[in-house]
Amino acid sequence: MQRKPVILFTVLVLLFIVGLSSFRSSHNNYWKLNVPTVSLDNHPNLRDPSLPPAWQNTTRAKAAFVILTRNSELDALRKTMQQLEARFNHKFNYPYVFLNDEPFTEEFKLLTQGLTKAKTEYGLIPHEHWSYPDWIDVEKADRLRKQMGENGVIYGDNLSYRHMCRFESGFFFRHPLMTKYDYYWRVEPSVEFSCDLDYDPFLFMQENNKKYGWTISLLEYESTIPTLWQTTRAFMKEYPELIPEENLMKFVSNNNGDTYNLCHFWSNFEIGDLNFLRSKEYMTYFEYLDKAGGFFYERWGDAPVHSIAVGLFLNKSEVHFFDDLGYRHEPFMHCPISRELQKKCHCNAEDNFDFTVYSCMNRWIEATK
Ligand SMILES: Nc1nc2c(ncn2[C@@H]2O[C@H](COP(=O)(O)OP(=O)(O)OP(=O)(O)O)[C@@H](O)[C@H]2O)c(=O)[nH]1
Ligand SMILES: *[C@@H]1O[C@H](CO)[C@@H](O)[C@H](O)[C@H]1NC(C)=O
Ligand SMILES: *[C@@H]1O[C@H](CO)[C@@H](O)[C@H](O)[C@H]1NC(C)=O
Ligand SMILES: *[C@@H]1O[C@H](CO)[C@@H](O)[C@H](O)[C@H]1NC(C)=O
Ligand SMILES: [Mg+2]
Repeated sequence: MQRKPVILFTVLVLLFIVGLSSFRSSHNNYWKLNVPTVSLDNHPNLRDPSLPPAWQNTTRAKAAFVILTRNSELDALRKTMQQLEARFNHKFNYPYVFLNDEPFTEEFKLLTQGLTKAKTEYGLIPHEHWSYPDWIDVEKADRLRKQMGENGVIYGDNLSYRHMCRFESGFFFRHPLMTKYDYYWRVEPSVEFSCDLDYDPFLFMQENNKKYGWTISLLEYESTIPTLWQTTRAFMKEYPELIPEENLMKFVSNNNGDTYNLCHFWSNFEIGDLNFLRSKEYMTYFEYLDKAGGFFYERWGDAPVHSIAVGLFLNKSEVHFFDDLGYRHEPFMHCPISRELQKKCHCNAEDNFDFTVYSCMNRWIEATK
């Protein structure tokens, strides 16, 4: 009779030890991460609390959120906008530009306007920016697309996805509603923002001569871009004068440009300089790729296209890793690891994508050290 409590006690002790050691090991993993040493000195999101908050300064950049979306994504987008407003924009009030290949409905306009005090603008994409250019062999494109679908490539047999990737690669920054802006922040329906951003990232970009900002980097599916790198190499050979000596080639290639290592910044989030995309360098590159036809004959994504352009044309001081931004686009998320930054967040840093095998964080560290 006396033994039962003893057994119960032993079991409880064992459970406690097992629980404690698994807690410790996950905690240990967390500290074992090869954490990049993002300096917290003068970190813009850790402003001296005795100073007035940054948004009280009324200086703003010429900047906007740009959201390519369909009417059917309204509810997913409202959830995203609510978080973006709560975490950042109710303080800074940057305008929104919504773009669509079909006219936005009145309901879409009403229910997005209702979520912000900032200006909202709604644009229709010109037909030439969302259709086959005349040099594309449509039958060949149809045939290759079907084949890619049969091979099980994600979005392999999807034409609208290709128009979307081409539009995001070469046209959104030239839309008439965008011409008055210098900087953009790309947003998609369903993404989540989990940290307070208490400074102006656009002014940060402008004042620090940053041209491209990102928060998640990863490896591309090779089957979507079989000839993208050989086309890029042909471009570099034809236009050597457009490639600066100091660039970020090391981020996209492990062998000095011989082959592409598939690393790219995940372009569903970007904060960038529109004038970089409108530059002679970028436009020449985009048009070269567009003529080669890979947006339709293959399935070139805007993420590898933007990222390779960043690798060719920008140097490490012009590209910014927004470590402080908690961000999720399924199935991956980024969450800052430093405790000080985490105090502004609700994400769990242990779920970070950054040091998993598909991430290119280590490559970024290598390329920028
Ligand atoms: N207007 C419009 N927007 C589109 C279309 N296809 C995609 N988009 C938008 O383009 C962006 C990227 O499309 P997604 O379907 O999210 O593509 P993805 O992020 O590669 O894939 P997911 O993993 O499915 O999110 C999103 O903001 C979409 O709302 C389209 O046919 N018309
Ligand atoms: C407001 O911000 C601008 C841009 O960063 C800066 O030049 C200016 O000095 C700031 N004004 C004040 C009063 O801090
Ligand atoms: C094409 O891809 C989009 C996502 O960009 C998706 O919403 C749509 O359902 C797909 N269409 C087809 C026919 O698979
Ligand atoms: C990066 O490029 C900018 C603009 O061309 C230049 O001012 C800067 O000195 C370069 N920095 C490095 C580290 O090469
Ligand atoms: Mg998406």
